[in-house]
Amino acid sequence: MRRIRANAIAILTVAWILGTFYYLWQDNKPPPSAAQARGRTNGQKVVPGRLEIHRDDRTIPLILFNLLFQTEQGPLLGALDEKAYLAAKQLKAGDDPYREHAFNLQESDRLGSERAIRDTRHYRCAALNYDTDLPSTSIIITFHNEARSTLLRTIKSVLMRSPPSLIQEIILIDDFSTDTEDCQLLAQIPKVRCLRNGRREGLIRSRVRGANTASASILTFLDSHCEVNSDWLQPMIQRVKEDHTRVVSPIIDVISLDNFAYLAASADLRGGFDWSLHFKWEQIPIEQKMARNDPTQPIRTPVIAGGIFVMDKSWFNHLGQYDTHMDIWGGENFELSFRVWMCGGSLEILPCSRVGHVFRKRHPYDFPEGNALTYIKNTRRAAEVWMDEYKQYYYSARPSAQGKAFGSIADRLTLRRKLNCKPFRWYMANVYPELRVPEQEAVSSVLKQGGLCLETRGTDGLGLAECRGIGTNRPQSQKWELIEPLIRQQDLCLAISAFTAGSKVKMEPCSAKEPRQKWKPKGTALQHTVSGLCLDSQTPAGPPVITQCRPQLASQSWEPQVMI
Ligand code: UD2
Ligand code: MN
Repeated sequence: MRRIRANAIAILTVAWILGTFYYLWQDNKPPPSAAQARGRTNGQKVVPGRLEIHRDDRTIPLILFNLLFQTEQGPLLGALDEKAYLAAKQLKAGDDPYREHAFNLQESDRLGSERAIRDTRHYRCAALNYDTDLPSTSIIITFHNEARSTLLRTIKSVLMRSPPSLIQEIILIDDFSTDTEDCQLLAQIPKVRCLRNGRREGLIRSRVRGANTASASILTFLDSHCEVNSDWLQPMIQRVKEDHTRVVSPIIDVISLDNFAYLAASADLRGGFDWSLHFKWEQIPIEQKMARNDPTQPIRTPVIAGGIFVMDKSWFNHLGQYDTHMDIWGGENFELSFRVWMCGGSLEILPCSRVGHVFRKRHPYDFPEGNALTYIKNTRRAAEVWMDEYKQYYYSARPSAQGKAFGSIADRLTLRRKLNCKPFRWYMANVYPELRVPEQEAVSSVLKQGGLCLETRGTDGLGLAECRGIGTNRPQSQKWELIEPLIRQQDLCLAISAFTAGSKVKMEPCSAKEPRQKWKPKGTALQHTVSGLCLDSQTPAGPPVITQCRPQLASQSWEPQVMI
């Protein structure tokens, strides 16, 4: 009896301390200090540009909270023997802790599978209310050779910091990791399911596989090295419930890859990109920032970082899931973002939802086709399907993409037509007007042969003439845009008059579907794809013709002959 009373007093005391801390914290808006950017220059990986690093002033109450209300292991992890699971994969003495995962594994292991993290939201977020009948979600986490401690922490943070009724299931897709048990053992945790790929698929096809087996009406995607923060899920599900065409993501906080400190990311950022299709965090445009008088309001974003978002399952399916011909990593976030905006949806970042993520400086895993080629293939597919005439800027920003294989995009083009999506021009004008279009001159070029240039004459005539002017001073008649399959000058394109050798080449209104207008580079020559014949100046003064391709022929050699 005495023992019970003593316990009761102890609990009351702790509750009182907790209450005091909570009160102080409520009153204690985080100071607006900002630390400098730690962005990666290659841009392929994402680190929120500006970080606001605050004192960990809410950690102590959280620890107390955990001590009081969280079961030590108990039902949360079901039959999983957590200690054994983690112990089986410890770093050996002398091993480089960064080698396998590109983060400090030793530090992650030392932390254990759960810890208190600071609630990094704006203090006004805590006062918001959400519907009591929010639909549940399937959490989809794909991974390839993830560290056990980070993977388990991701799962545990979801189970600990989400209302249980909102978690329908956690679907793990083991993308052909070396150790099959990493995933299998985790399926002992209640609600956790494990699917293993029979071969390496990459994150895009893996997520689609997860989505296809998900039983909830809402999908939530997470990377395998995250920690979700307080009330992370409700704001996102609420927004999607209100309008199923919204695709929403949290502010992605930073978990240090060195010491695993949980750092608050700036709430003034959105997703953007440059023409080479490198993702970057950028400041919200100043007019929008000034119009924001409620810091809990969603932030419209032109693109999402890609890893952490919530989307209605039928909307995901209706919009064509992902482009499953994209491999391993990269580019899928652009493809999804363009598609969502252009086909009737919207993208937003919700400042009242925070999820931490370990941003790394390099990929810890291999790319069967090589990192660069894979990124080019994936982004090229996104550009070819969605960027219309703007893809020329992608190619001029990334000349190495020219001529690289990217597979067939027929299915995705059909999808775009079927969904009746808006042109990229609309996206530029309405979603991302801040993205500056490079000078037109930057991408037009001359078609040079010896010292002469191919030029148009009159309405449809062509011939070689002395090259005139450079850059902006170059006459319109000598400026060409080579965007495969077309060789273009404003609205007119180079076309053959017949499919036989010796047929004249002329100008006519462009149509990428017209077989007479289709060209491709062949060495220094330009080959008409259907006839297989090459552009030949034969008689310099007269119109060019098409003749049998002969690479050594000066009259078939054009410079620059690169088509994009
Ligand atoms: C970011 C995204 C990531 C993805 C990527 C572009 C965030 C926080 N992360 O890169 O989700 O959109 O940009 O593609 O926005 N994985 C596999 N199979 C593979 C390769 C990776 O399952 O072959 C898993 C990996 O274990 C991880 C996830 O995919 O859980 C994302 O990979 P990452 O963490 O290397 O990508 P990240 O965060 O640099
Ligand atoms: Mn990641």
